[in-house]
Amino acid sequence: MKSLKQEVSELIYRGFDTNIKIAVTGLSRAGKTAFITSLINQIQHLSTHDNLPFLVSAQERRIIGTKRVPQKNIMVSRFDYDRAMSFLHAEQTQWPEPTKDVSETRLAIKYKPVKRSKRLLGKSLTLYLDIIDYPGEWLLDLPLLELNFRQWSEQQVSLMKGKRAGFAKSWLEACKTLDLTREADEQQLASLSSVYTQYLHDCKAGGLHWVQPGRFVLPGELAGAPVLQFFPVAGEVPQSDKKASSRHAPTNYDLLSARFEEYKSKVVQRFYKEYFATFDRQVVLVDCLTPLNRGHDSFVDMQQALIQIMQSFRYGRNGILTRLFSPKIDKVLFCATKADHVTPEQHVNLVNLLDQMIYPVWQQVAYEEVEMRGMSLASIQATQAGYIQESDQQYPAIQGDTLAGEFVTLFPGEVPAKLPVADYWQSNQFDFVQFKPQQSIHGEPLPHLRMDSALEYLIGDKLR
Ligand SMILES: Nc1nc2c(ncn2[C@@H]2O[C@H](COP(=O)(O)OP(=O)(O)OP(=O)(O)O)[C@@H](O)[C@H]2O)c(=O)[nH]1
Ligand SMILES: [Mg+2]
Repeated sequence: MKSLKQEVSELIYRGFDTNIKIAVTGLSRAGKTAFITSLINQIQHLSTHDNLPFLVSAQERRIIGTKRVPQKNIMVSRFDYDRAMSFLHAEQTQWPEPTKDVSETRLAIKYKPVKRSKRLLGKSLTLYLDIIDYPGEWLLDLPLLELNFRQWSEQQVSLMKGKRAGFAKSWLEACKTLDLTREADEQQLASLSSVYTQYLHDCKAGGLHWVQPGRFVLPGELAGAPVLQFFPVAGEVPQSDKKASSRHAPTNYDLLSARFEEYKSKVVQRFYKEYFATFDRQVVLVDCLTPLNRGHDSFVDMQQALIQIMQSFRYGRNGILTRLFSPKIDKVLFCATKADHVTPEQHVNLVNLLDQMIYPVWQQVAYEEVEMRGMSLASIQATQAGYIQESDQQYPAIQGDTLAGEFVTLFPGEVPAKLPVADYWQSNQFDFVQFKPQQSIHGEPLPHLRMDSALEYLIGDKLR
């Protein structure tokens, strides 16, 4: 009788939401690794420390215990939490290394439910949390699905203006040697692809993040694969003659176009089907401060990239995403990261700035019933906030060790509350200095700003 009761209870239990997949993304260097490292660390200390006061279940002392458990998808790299922590525990602390691919980790949180329906199932339940780290650049490829090779080429080449024109020079020059109508020369296409990929890398190094195809700059396991060996065609495009091309061997143009189509189906669609469609909630991390440091072009470009990224959360009834992949993300959290780089009274401006950058798309997404929120946070707080006293005046300041190891106290500048216009940079200088993380103590949670509010938004309802 007891085992029957147990079985029934397990059956009902399985029907309950006990598993949640949270994906974390952002353009490179946005702070993904730091965020996930802190998230794991904060959760690990949840039942023993008061490190997350705004996580309601923790505040109500309903968290019984937490642990890291083996991840479900064994085909994906494990998020290397221990390595990241080893950098933060070292005497000479360092930030964790850059990462290039998808990785995953799983946590179990045992808690006392408050919901009546859940309480019927037992005094304690476990929420399994799958956390996935993937490059935001991969989301920049979504619009490709609705373009053919010719349209995509025109679009990419027309973007090569201003700063980009300078970066694209070598590639445009190299393309002059390519005859699109001749029999395909794989060697030549591979070498021109690598010049094109270098152009994309140069854009990124120059602070321009809106690059396509996004996988070219972060290829992960596809590095060197022919599916990443194509590029847009500049100038005159040969008219396609289907009869002729079925009689002859494929031309350079045919091969480029075929690879573009393969890339769409085998790389872009596969990512959306196998990963994206399985996510329940999404965190998008945005570093607003580096583009402010770099100036107008970099700032506008980041906004463009963000708008592109947001297209992935616009499902609509007839949208391409819904038709192809049935995504199920119901909440998206946008975070302006590294908030400890600026003084606390600037945090409101940081959130306003983020909100305004994504506002045009935000409105449509809200209409489509995906809940969204923007906030500022520091995953791993590296500075202390305080005041500088000058004669009888007090000024806000932050204090910490710079990456070069120099201890400084400074006011890094005001974050604009509105989207800055082009000449804004002439009268405003930003100098957001980078800081070293403080040495982390074994057994103590990492210092943070608002990781608890982020977690309450992401999993609070699942811990009720
Ligand atoms: N002060 C401060 N700096 C941070 C914080 N989070 C990230 N950073 C800085 O931003 C850099 C990039 O952070 P990562 O977490 O490695 O960013 P990522 O998005 O994983 O980068 P990739 O793996 O290269 O795509 C770090 O090396 C730090 O310098 C934070 O909370 N506070
Ligand atoms: Mg990383």
